[in-house]
Amino acid sequence: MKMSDFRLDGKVALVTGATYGIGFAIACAFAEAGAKIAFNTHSPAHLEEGIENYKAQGIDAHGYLCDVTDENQVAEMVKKIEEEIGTVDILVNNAGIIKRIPMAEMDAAEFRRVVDVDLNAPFIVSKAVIPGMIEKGHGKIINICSMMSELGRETVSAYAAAKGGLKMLTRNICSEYGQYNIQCNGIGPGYIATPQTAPLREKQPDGSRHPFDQFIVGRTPAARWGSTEDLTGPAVFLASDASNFVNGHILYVDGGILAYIGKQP
Ligand code: NAP
Ligand code: GCO
Repeated sequence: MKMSDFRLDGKVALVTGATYGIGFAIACAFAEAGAKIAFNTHSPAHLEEGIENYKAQGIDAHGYLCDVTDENQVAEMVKKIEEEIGTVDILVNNAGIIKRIPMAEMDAAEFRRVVDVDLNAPFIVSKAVIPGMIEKGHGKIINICSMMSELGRETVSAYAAAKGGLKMLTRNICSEYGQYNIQCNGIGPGYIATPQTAPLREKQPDGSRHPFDQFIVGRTPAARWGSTEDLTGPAVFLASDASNFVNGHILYVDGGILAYIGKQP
C-alpha cells in the first residue's frame, strides 16, 4: 500500500444530486484528490448555480439535468458523460429526499416517491454505470445510506424503508459484481447540517434551539451535528484504491450515535 493509493487522479466521478449539501462536499473532495467531476440535478435553476458553486472552488465540473428516477434520462446522462469526460470509475448515489409525515397519514403516492428517489434511483444509476465499469476492469459505487438504515423514528417510515433497502442493495451489488473488481460500499451519515435537516434545527420563536436539535446533540457522543466535511475523508477512502478489499460495508460516520444507548438520567 502506498499513500498515493488514496489519490483519485484521472478518475471520472459521478455524484448524483451534488449542487449543494453532502454531494457537493464529497465531489469537491474528489476533485481535490484528482478526479474529474460530473454531477446532476433535477432542477434547471440549480444547474447553473451548481456549476458556479464548483467554479468558486476552482473546479471545472460537468453538470447534467437529470431526474435520477427516470431510467431514460439516466441512460442519456451516462452516455453524455462517457462522450464528454470518459467512462465512470466512481459513482456516488447521493440524491435523496425525505418526507416527515406520520405513517398512518401518508399517501401511498408520497411513500412511493421517497422509495423511488432513495432506493429505486440508486438501482437505476448503478445499473447504468456497471457495464462500463466491467469493461474497464474496476469500479467504485458508494451509496449514501443513513442512521435510518438501522434505526426507526416517528414520521420517517418511507425514508427508513428506502435507506434500509439501500443498505441491502449495497450488499447485493457487492455480492453480484465483486468478481469484476467493483466495490460497492455505503456511507451512513449521522445527523448532518444541510438543507435537508434545516427544519430540524430551526430556532424557536423565543430564540431557543429546536427541541430536535437538542435531542440530536444529546444523542450524539460527539455532542454536535456533523458537517458535510466530516463525510469527505471516508468518501475519498471508499472511492480510492486504498479500499480495494473493502466491499459490501456500510461505514457509519455518525459521531458515535449507533454505539450509544443515550444519556443516562
Ligand atoms: P439535500 O441538501 O436535500 O440535497 C439532496 C440532493 O438530492 C439535492 O442536490 C437535490 O438536487 C437532489 N435530488 C433530489 N431528488 C432528486 C432527483 N429526483 N433527481 C436528481 N437529484 C435529486 O440533502 P443532503 O442532506 O445533502 O443529503 C444527501 C444524501 O444524504 C441524501 O441521500 C440523504 O438522504 C442522505 N443523508 C443525509 C443526512 C443529513 O443529516 N443531512 C444524513 C444521512 C443521510 P436538486 O434539488 O438540485 O435536484
Ligand atoms: C430525520 C433526518 C434523518 C437524517 C439522516 C440521519 O428526519 O430523522 O432527516 O433521516 O437526514 O438520514 O442519518
